[in-house]
Amino acid sequence: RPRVLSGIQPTSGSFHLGNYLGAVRQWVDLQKENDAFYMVVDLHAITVPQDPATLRQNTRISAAQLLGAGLDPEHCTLFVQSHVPEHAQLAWVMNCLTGFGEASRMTQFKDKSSRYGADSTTVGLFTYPILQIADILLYQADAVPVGEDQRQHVEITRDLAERFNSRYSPTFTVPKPYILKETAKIQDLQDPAVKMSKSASSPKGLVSLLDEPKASAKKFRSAVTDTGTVVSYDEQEKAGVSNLLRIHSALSGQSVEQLVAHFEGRMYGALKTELAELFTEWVLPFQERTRTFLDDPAELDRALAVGAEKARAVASETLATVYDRIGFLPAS
Ligand code: AQP
Repeated sequence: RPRVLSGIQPTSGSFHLGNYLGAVRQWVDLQKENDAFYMVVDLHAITVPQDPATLRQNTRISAAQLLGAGLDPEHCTLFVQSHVPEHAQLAWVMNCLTGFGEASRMTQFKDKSSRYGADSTTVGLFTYPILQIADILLYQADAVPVGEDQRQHVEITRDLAERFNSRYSPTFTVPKPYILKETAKIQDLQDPAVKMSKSASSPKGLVSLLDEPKASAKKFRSAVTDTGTVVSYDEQEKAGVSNLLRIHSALSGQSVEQLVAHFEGRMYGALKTELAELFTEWVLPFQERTRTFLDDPAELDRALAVGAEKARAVASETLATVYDRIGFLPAS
């Protein structure tokens, strides 16, 4: 069975709608037909400052949301990145194979470092994509289900896999990004020119899955659109409406064309109200399931320990091969 791998940061507790539609929903679908590895990437989270107690709690909340969204530990390997030390170990090797200029071209780092300023930008944030390379290659993943913002990181992973394979000998599977066009980039509800993001969106532009559903419904109803009135799909001229149509389509299962026909003769308000209701209908049972998993942290931790053990079995084998290929003396 093809292998898939992906991860999500536990940086602010609640996932947002972009995380869910861009990535997590695909994870749930892919676990059925693939050998799937999914993780909460706490090592990535500390590239920016984290309060220890909050990080620990947010890691559990993240795992609970993944289960609440429909991941099933019987059908996938769900674990916490720091439970598998091979991630940090392979990252070092990859650091030594990546050019400084090559790493400097990563647009996410450029965006974030310009937002934080040089003094608050860590070396960890700079090497974040290299850790991600290690995450993916350790599991010999064929496909990486992510949002559009991660495409460049999967591309550099491919480059590094090929570099290692040609410098030493075929060792790594060269992974492909798995990005669904329709939900690859969910936009900020207040600024449809930019992606919905935990760290960059205004509170009104960001739909957090664990927020009070009434508050999120209000955000949909006050989403920024344009001065027109006809509900139609046009990413350039009607970025806000097009974003709402894509979200509606993902949640309702109707195509954008069907929705445009459905809203014919009605104005933007009708689309916003219907979307608010649709979201509420989906999010209430999601929150309920997530709460159930959070109510039993001991069981949650046990499930994550089982996942870590399964992950380590694969990761340690890859790392041992890599150490051998690069010429490290065996420990015994
Ligand atoms: N707006 C989005 N549309 C589609 N997919 C998205 N993803 C993130 N934003 C969108 C995808 O979600 C997965 C997890 O990403 P992450 O761990 O990088 O999550 P994050 O850091 O919480 O994402 P943000 O909001 O983008 O945070 P900032 O801006 O702080 O880094 C990934 O597959 C990602 O593509």
